[in-house]
Amino acid sequence: MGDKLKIGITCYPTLGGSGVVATELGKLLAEKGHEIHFITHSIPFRLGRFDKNIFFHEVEVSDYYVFRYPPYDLSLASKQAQVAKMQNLDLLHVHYAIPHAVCALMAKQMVGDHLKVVTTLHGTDITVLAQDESISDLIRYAINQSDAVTAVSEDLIRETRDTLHVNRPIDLTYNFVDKRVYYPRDVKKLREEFAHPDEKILMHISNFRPVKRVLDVVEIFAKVNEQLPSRLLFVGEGPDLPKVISRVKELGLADRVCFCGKQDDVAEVISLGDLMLLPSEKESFGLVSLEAMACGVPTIGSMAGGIPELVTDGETGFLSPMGDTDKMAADAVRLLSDPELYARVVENCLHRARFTFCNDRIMREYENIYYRVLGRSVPERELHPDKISCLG
Ligand code: GMT
Repeated sequence: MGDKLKIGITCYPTLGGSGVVATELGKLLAEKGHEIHFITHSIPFRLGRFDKNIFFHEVEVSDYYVFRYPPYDLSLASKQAQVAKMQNLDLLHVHYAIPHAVCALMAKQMVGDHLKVVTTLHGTDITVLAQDESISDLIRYAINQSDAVTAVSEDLIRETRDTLHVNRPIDLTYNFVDKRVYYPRDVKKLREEFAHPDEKILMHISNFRPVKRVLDVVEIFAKVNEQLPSRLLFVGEGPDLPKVISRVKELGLADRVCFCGKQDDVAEVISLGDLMLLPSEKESFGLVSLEAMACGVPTIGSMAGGIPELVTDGETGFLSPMGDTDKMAADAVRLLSDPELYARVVENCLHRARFTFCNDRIMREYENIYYRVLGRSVPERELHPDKISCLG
């Protein structure tokens, strides 16, 4: 049996950090020679280039007239089983317990026990859905029956255990960014279009759901702008966007705030910023903050969830209790008004993004989990992911 694996990946392909991480992981694994089959309802938005090791299988939902609700989950399970059989997959790596792991477990029952299921928890399964008793048993079942479970932060592992009383091992596998894409871009010319040379640029990127506390972003910005002339870039869209637009107008800040909508080249956009604002109520990891860190942009944020595992308070940004916009604004002003402190924090960000969240090492951590569930020995060169050089 060779080292190369055949892996089916299911994620939310259209938006969000979980889709980004699942897609980037698939691309890195394909570069290493593994055969990757994305089984999703549409082509993952970050898939990009053509690769001989990457395949896409579209999940089509039946619109049979008797169904009151189109049964996406059944179509997914059936497609996962079909692809697993046709392509002789070794395993399914699914992102989120609900519905993806439940579907994968159904596919496994159809295909046979040799098909392994690896489930990655990204947060809201546990921090939002599992609070609902009508569904928590199903989430627990998906976690307990998976052949391996990974979570993107220690905090999420702790919350999974506390909320669902799950005792099985859960591997901590942090998110990563591809260092060939996320680095400080030269955006001097572009920056002139957004701000005057003496102004600072603050930034927020999210799906504008209530857990992101986007109104706090506006409050922080208003307080910073009173002391340091600044601009605010909002990237993304979602349910709380209209509230944000109203609040910005109410505060008379409309000419200082740019609503950029959804953007593809996130590294380019982030490189425009001096600070990333992430005042979330819940955040199992906060991928956007890692993307910012890798582009040399420090985060001002809350201490929610896994954020403190990513942003070291005082070293790669500043964290405050959730909702404390006064302290967040004061931290931002301090950091932006002290060039020496700012340069030190930026340097720390670049180093931490590159070494602690090194894409090569984290990809190998996943590979080792795959070999483990398949009962195969890890190829000699993969044995020590911590010894991988993250310099390249
Ligand atoms: O934050 C979101 O609302 C999107 C969600 C997703 O599916 O991408 O993000 C979750 O997974 C990301 C990737 O692991 C994490 O960086 C985010 O912190 C996590 N969001 C929450 O926990 C709210």
